[in-house]
Amino acid sequence: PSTTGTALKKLSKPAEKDYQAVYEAIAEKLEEGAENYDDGSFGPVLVRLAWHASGTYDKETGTGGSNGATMRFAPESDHGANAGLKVARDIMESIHKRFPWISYSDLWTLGGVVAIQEMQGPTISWRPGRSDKDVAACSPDGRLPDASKDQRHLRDIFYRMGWNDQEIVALSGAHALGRGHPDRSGYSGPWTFSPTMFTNDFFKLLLDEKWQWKKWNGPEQHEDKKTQSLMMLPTDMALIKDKSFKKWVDIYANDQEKFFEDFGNAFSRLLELGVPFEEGTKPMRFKTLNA
Ligand code: ZEM
Repeated sequence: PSTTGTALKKLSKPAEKDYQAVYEAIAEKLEEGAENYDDGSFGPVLVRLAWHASGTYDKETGTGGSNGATMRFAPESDHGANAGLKVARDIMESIHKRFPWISYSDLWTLGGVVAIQEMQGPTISWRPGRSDKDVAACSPDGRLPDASKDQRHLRDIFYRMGWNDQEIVALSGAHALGRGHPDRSGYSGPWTFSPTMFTNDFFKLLLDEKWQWKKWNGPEQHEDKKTQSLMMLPTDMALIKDKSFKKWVDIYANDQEKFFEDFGNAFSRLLELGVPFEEGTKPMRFKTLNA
């Protein structure tokens, strides 16, 4: 009889409160040991992990996407676009040790939700139900965007996932967070002056600053003329070169609330691309640590 309890516990489906507990464990890790890491938070790199796990989706074949967490394996972990994401996967591994019942696919996407919310971003609806796949399901290289390219490339990549121009711009606002690392992508520097706070500053700075080519030996990137401490990728600059994109940059720069709403919806959907949820799986909305 003493084993019955254990068996029941293993068989019972995790409830929202169980995922809230995982949420909190991740939230507590964001700044733990990050005193000397970047800008003091692992939040941005966790957002990038959730995005790169999801952004491999191809709507024609239904392949790729967050379901599977195939970036655990080479060759996907070694794709150039994923350079540096081991930092994020290792943090997630330490969480998985405490909550072994959650799939890596659910965990990595939940990590993106935690990071956005704890860095003062919008509440992101999230549903569980992803399952991990093995190495054979790895995504082919080249599905994630290449920062050295232009608006045509952005559309090729994002239309393949099923996005429209407005959503491409909204999702790009995540570049309020984090920075380029010369030893990862080759690019260098943050996009904003508050890289651990989710804001619409990416759009404001894109419009308000004078951007010039950075003179250096690294890949072609822009820097702000005034402080020469901020950066824009060629693909970021494409958002104000292209009329249909710029329209949304203007809107989001002037309306933080609208940006939060559109980003929140798009990010939530990004994490669900290609995921076969069980019918009736309800979206969860998590409380932040100091709510
Ligand atoms: Zn990013 N991104 N991204 N991105 N990204 C970087 C960093 C971060 C592109 C890209 O090439 C790069 C989206 C879209 C696009 C984040 C989130 C999201 C870096 C720097 C590059 C080069 C990596 C490094 O050196 O560490 C391109 C071309 C995109 C096409 C539009 C979308 C969509 C995102 C989420 C919704 C985040 C949070 C970072 C910062 C990571 C960090 O470690 O600081």
